[in-house]
Amino acid sequence: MYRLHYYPGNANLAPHMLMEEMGVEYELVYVDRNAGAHKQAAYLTLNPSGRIPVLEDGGMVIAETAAICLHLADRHIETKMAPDISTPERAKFYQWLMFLTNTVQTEFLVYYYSDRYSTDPEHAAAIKDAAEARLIGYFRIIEEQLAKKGPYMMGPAISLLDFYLLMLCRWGRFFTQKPGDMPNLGQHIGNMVLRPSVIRAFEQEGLEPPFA
Ligand SMILES: N[C@@H](CCC(=O)N[C@@H](CS)C(=O)NCC(=O)O)C(=O)O
Repeated sequence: MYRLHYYPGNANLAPHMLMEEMGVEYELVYVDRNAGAHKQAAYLTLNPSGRIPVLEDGGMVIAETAAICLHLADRHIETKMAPDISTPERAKFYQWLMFLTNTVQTEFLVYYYSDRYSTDPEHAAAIKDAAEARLIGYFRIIEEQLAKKGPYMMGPAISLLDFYLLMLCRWGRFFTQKPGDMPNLGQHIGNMVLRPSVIRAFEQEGLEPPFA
């Protein structure tokens, strides 16, 4: 059985929703972030970067949220959470997954941990504001994609990208211009939060509205 190490609302939310959607058996393992458990030896043995989440799959330990999601999609190929390998759709899927994890998610680190990006604590607020402005720009790019090719990130078929996107939209729920206020993103979020898998994952993590 899979074991997903999580903290409510953290990057574990994407693989968590995905496992619910796929109907696979898993166990949630709470990481006590408030006690710094993710920076202590037991967790660092699993993920030396001290970041959440980690997935255990039998004897294998996988870190990095996008890698975890891809691994799950590969292991349960019949659930069609990624387009077939070697197709043009798969190439575009990789492009969007990298954009979500490498550009959008990384920028959220700057937004949420702005104090880590300067040695001068007085810079933190400006760093956060600049990150928010860039993030709003990235969500506009996704909004355009949904307008052209929606309703899902890959067009007519849902994929793991849509769960990843929902997690990222939720992280932006306190922006001056929320992703959910953009028409196509708002519709996407509205549809996603009605899925039983998403409802269950949010409940299990104790996440309450606003969802995005
Ligand atoms: N690239 C990593 C980033 C994971 C990450 O930054 N997780 C955050 C929670 S959302 C975390 O562990 N933060 C704790 C810290 O940096 O101290 C991934 O995609 O898994």
